[in-house]
Amino acid sequence: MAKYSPTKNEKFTFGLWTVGNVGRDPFGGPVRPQLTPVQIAKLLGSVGGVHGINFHDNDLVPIDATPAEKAKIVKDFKKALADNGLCVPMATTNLFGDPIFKDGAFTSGDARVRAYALQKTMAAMDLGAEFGAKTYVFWGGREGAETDAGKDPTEGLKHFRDALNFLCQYSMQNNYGFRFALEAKPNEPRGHIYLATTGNMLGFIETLDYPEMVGVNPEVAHEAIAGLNFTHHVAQAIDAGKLFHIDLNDQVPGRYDQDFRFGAADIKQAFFLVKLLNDHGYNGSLHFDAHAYRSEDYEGVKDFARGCIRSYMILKEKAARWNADKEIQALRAEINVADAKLDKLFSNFSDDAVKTLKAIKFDRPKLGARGLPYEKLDQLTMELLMGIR
Ligand code: GCO
Ligand code: MN
Ligand code: MN
Repeated sequence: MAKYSPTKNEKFTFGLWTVGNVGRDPFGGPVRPQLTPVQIAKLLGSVGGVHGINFHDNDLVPIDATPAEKAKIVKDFKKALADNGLCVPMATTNLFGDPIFKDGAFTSGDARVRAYALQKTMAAMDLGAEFGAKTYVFWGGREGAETDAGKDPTEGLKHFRDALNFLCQYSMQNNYGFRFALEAKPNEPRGHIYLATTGNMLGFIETLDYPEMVGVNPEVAHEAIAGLNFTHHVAQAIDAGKLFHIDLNDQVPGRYDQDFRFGAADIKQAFFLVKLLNDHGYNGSLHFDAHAYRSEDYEGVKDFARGCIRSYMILKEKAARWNADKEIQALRAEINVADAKLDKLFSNFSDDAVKTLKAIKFDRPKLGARGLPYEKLDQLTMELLMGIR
């Protein structure tokens, strides 16, 4: 393990709901006993290399807890965090579990449900702020529809926008310093969830009153469920300066929502993701939003948590090796032909640039006939990943 131990640059986090997942699925009940938040903190402390632990309001405080019960839970959990060297970088609201949210929270057609969702989120933000969280995630699991017969989807967007605008102001009013991270998912638990991909979220953010406060929380499995290239979505978020948080796990496309251990399903895509994050100096939380297989007891859950961390660190080392590999870099250079003069023409529009560009004689057949060594490059990448390079 020592060789692949996290450095202070890797802020690995887990959720109370992920390591505390009891293995319930639509076909069977729990296979592991429910741990208390204090027990989960202890478990994560014993894993090693874990930076923090995130929660939904009701992972920590039951929805119907009395103020006295809440105070005790908060006190005990703060002590458990300190005892195990953990912090809470991110908090979020459970806006999907209670039956009141069965047809949406912020996008519900019922104004009373929308108002309750706001009230619940303000309380959850208070709780997150009390633990020092600086990132606040919005995952709208129930914000969607099975049929569009009931609601105009543009109304849902308006309601969601109003809620976020209100909550941005609430954060500012209280000096919480939250950055909001919107998490897209195409489906599950709803048949269709609004704003289905990270790209949708990026477009939507620009329509908000405080876009600078709002970014995204992309999740590997969610773009994979949609059959999309996750790394490209993360790249767009990086390009827009909006990668505020990331949920790492794995998923076989076309299957149920699997939440596998990071790297468990598609090691190549995980490699390009880790490489992208490191090439661009991402230094936010690396949150494993994944569950241990249902076959596991809590020793297995620790194996799962260590596996997530270890795979990330191994892929990080592979990415550095890939970047330093002379043969690989030579092939990259062959594919990507640089020409400072031409690039300058693109970046500065002017009459001259147009004239120059129009006058250039390109050898189209020659450029078209040029072989690009992707086969070789990809095979070298595979050999590096397979451990013989
Ligand atoms: C899912 C989501 C959730 C969210 C969580 C934090 O598929 O259920 O990924 O795990 O990430 O609610 O907002
Ligand atoms: Mn998910
Ligand atoms: Mn998630």
